[in-house]
Amino acid sequence: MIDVSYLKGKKVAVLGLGRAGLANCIALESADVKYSAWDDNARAREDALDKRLNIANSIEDFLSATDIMIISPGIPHTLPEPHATVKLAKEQGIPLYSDIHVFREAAPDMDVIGVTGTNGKSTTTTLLGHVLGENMTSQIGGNIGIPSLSLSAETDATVLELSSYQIELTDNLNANGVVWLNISPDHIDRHGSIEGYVTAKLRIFERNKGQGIAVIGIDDKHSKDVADQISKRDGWTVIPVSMTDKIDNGISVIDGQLYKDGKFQIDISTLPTLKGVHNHQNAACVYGIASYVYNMDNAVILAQLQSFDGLAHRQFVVEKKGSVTFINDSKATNAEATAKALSSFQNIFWIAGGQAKEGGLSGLEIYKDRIEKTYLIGEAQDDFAVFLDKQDMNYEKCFTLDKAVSAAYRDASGASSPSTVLLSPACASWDQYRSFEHRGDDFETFVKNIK
Ligand code: UMA
Repeated sequence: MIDVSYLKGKKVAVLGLGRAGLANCIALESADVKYSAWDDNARAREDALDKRLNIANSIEDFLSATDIMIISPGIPHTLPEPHATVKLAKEQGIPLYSDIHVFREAAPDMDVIGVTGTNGKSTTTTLLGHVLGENMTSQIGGNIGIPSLSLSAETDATVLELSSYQIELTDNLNANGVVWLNISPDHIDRHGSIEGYVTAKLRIFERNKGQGIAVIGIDDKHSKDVADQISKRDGWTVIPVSMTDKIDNGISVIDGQLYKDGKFQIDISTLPTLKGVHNHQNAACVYGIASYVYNMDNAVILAQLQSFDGLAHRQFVVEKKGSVTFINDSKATNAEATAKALSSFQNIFWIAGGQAKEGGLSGLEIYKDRIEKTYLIGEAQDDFAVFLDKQDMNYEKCFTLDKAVSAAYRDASGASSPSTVLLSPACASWDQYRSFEHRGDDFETFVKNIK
C-alpha cells in the first residue's frame, strides 16, 4: 500500500466508494489521515461502514472543513453535469484530485510509466509489466482495475493504465515514460468532444522535473498531432510508432517485422498471444519503453513478448484440440472490438450474439472470407441472422453458448485445414450473463468439457 502520510494535518473527502474509493479510504486510514467518505448509494455506504471506514452522516458533514477531495473516476465533475456534491465543493474552493495525483504526491521518486489511448491500454499495460519484470521488479495498476493507492511503494517500475477520467484530475504525473496508443471517439459525454477528450488525456505529459520518453502511435490524426505538439515541449523525447510506414526516427512494424530508426530489430509476426496489427502496435509501444527507457536487449524483449500469456477474455487462447484452436474474446462487446479479432485469424468458426449494440454486426462483412460459419447466440440471434442472410454468410442459430461451442467444434474439427473457434460476440452479455467475464468463463468451461 502507498503511504499517504504527507496528507497528515489535512482533512480529506473521498467521493465514491467503488474500487478506487475504498482503496483511498484504506490508505488514508492506515496513514492516520483525517478523512470522511461518501457514496450516493446507501448500500455502498453500509458496506464501507462494515469495513469500519469513516462514512459521513450527511453531505454537510462530508464537506465540512475539507482541504482536498479525491473523486472516483466514474463521477462527473464538469460534463455532462457536475455531480451535485462536486459542485458544492467547487463553490467552497476545495481542490479536486484523482487517486493518481495522490499516489504521485506520496511516491514522487518511483519510476512511473503511464499508458493511455482509446484501445489496447490493458493489453499494453500488462505486457509492459511482464516485459520489464524480466530486468527489475515491476507492478501494474490504475484503470486496469488495481487502484493506485493499493500498489506497493517498493517496486522499481510501476506501469499505470490511465483513463481520461483519471488523467484529467492529475497534474503531477512526472512519468519516466508515456505510451500513447491511439485516439478514436470515446467518453464524449464526459469531455464534450473528441478535442476535449484529447485535451484531458494530454495531462499525462505534465511534468515539473526530469526528462521523459513519450512513445506515441502516430497512425491516427489526433495522435499524430499530439506527437508533433509534445516533441516541441521541454522535457520530452518523442518516439513515434507507425504500423503503416517505415520511419527513420522511431519504431515501425511492417509485415510483423519491427524496425527501430529504419533498421530491423525483431520479428514479432508469430507471437502466440499478440496477433493482429493492433497487437503489433501494442508490442511496438512496449518495445519502445523497454528499449529507450530501460535499455533492454532485443533478445530479452523478444523472449518476454513470446512468453506473454495474454489477457483473460481478450483473444485469449483457451486451448488447442487437434487442429482446432479455441479463442475467448468475450470482452469484444461491440463490432469494432470484434473486427480486431476477425482480422487476426483465418478459417474462423465464429460465435456471435448476446444483447446487440447499435449498428449490430455492420462493418464486419468485410471479414467474410475468413469466416467459415457463424453460430448465433442470445437475444440478437434473429436480427443477426437477417444481417448474415443479406451478406450470403453461412450460420446456425444456437441461442445458448453450450450449443454454439458444440456445433462450432463439430464443424471445425471436420475442416480440412487448421481452424479457430472464436467467441467474439460483438454484443453485451447482459441478456444471458452477469458480465463478459461470466460469459467468457462459461465458454472456457464448455471448451474444457468437450469430449
Ligand atoms: N458513484 C456515486 N455517485 C455518482 C456516480 C458513482 O456515488 O454519481 C459511486 C457509485 O455508487 C460507486 C462508485 O461511485 O460506488 C463507483 O466509482 P467508479 O465508477 O469510479 O468505479 P470504481 O469501482 O472506483 O472503478 C474505477 C474505474 N471506473 C471508472 O472509471 C468508471 C475503473 O475503471 C478502475 O479500474 C478502478 O477505478 C481502479 O482504478 C473501469 C472503467 O470502466 C475499468 N474505466 C473506464 C474505461 O475503461 O472505459 C474509464
